[in-house]
Amino acid sequence: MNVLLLSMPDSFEHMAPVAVRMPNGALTSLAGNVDPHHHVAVADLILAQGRVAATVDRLVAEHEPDVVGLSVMTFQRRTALKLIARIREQRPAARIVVGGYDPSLASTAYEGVADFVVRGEGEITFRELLRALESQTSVCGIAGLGYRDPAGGFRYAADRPVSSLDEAAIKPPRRAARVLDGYTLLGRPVDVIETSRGCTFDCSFCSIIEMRGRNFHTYDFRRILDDIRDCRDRGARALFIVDDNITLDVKRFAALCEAIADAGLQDIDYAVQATTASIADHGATLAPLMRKAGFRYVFLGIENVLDADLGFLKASAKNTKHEKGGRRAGNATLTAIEHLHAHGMFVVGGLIVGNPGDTRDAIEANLAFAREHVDWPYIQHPTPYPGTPMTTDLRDRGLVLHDRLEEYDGTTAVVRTEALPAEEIEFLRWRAERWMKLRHFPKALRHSPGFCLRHGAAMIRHTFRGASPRNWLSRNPARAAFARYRELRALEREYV
Ligand code: B12
Ligand code: SF4
Repeated sequence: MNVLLLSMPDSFEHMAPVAVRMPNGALTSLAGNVDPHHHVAVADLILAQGRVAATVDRLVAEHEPDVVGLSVMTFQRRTALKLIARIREQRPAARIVVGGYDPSLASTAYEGVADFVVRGEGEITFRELLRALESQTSVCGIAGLGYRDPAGGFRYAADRPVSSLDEAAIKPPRRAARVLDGYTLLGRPVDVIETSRGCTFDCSFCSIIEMRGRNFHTYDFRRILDDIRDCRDRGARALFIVDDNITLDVKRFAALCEAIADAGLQDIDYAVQATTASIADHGATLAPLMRKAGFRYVFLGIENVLDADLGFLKASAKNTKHEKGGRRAGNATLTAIEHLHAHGMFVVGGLIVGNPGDTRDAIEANLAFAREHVDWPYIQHPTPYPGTPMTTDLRDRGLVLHDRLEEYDGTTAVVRTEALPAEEIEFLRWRAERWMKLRHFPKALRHSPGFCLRHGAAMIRHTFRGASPRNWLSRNPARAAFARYRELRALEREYV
């Protein structure tokens, strides 16, 4: 069968497409796990952002897919629905399958639109679905699958248990299936790898627990190192490790860093997400190993610097450092940042501002912290993604403004606080964050001079879009630029 797998083109404020275009790891993993006789094409539409419709039309014409699979996040749902309509028109016989976080956690939105919804991990479900379609047998026993019942309605089979990730369970990704190119992280060809799946924390804003429960499974090192080599052989010079929480098992992470260095794979720039508690508690030994392995950017889930907010986000435990003997010893963030900086790594500071109890001062306190301590801010607003405990809470309190999901991108405030309107929250963050980003440019220039000289102007234009000499004459230039920025964002969201 011919299979076309698509990830959506929608990006958000912190992922300037000129500088960051990352592959979707799910699609190549699916491609690597279907039976080998299928012809699979993987297209990350982030690589075709300005010409989405034409690219999809071309791919459908060229590959004549029997099955089209779409990977969708919630803020990309509107684009996905438009693409499905377009593909149906062009190729009515193709079966449409959707998977990823949005179809898994808001499955009903796709009933009557897609033929199949894959919930949770997709590799085995998708493989079994293709087998059933090819042999024209019933799909109704396939765990994890939602399907149209010939007798009417849409039905769901039982959930598929999460995979143990042992070698036999999930085969390595098939990157050769990609049909578009141009992935980049600041000019370095970038790829993504996984070393584990799952997390045992239960932060109220995170989709992971509803998606797969609280658990943690790992791939073995041999497979991981082979996977890194595969990326490197295909040209990658930067790698994003997409694990939900690699720092859950610090001993293993430390051993992995050693293994990467021992295998001579430290000449790649690695980026990873980490919890502040793990880095604060183990940084003295872990950070040097990370550096030795080539880690450069560490996304720290700081979430908030105020205890009340950490309580709301249910993120206190992962942000508390410990003394010897396990006693709690206060907020872990600064210690974690110190360890990473001491070993030459940059901190991408993940913060969430605009929580229900936040006042202007509370937001400013977080912005001041980011300004002083993080290298690249990644500040977001609470966003009601389907199925998270926070979503229920925010809706119960009547704080969610609207259901325009394309704006649920994390940096568009769609939730107000008890004290502040959403737009004001977004303005405070947006105004401050542009300058924090600008401050990182000299470091980026030192590391990637060629890229920054070629694209620096475009990156700065992206960071400051909305600002123009015309605004400078207005009474409040920042407000005028913000209004223009919001207009531009609204236009950008029309990908199809
Ligand atoms: C890595 C990652 C990123 C990376 C890379 C994204 C990329 N190009 O792949 C970066 C940092 C860029 C990123 C950014 C964002 N992300 Co993100 N990200 C993740 C993370 C940590 C891991 C995703 C991953 O690659 N997993 C590994 C793969 C193999 O697993 P998977 O994606 O789940 O895919 C499996 C199944 O879902 C399914 N599947 C997936 N697609 C398909 C398609 C078909 C056809 C089928 C059959 C099955 C299937 O099968 C796959 C294999 O088992 C998750 C989860 C988390 N814990 O936080 C969030 C997550 C996906 N991100 C999220 C969000 C919201 C964003 C942002 C909008 C804002 C933000 N929080 O930063 C931006 C927008 C990105 C953009 N396009 O501009 C949300 C999505 C919530 C939702 N309901 O939509 C998540 C769940 C985090 C959260 N807040 O809870 N993200
Ligand atoms: S620690 Fe990270 S992955 Fe785990 S529940 Fe919290 S936000 Fe999600």
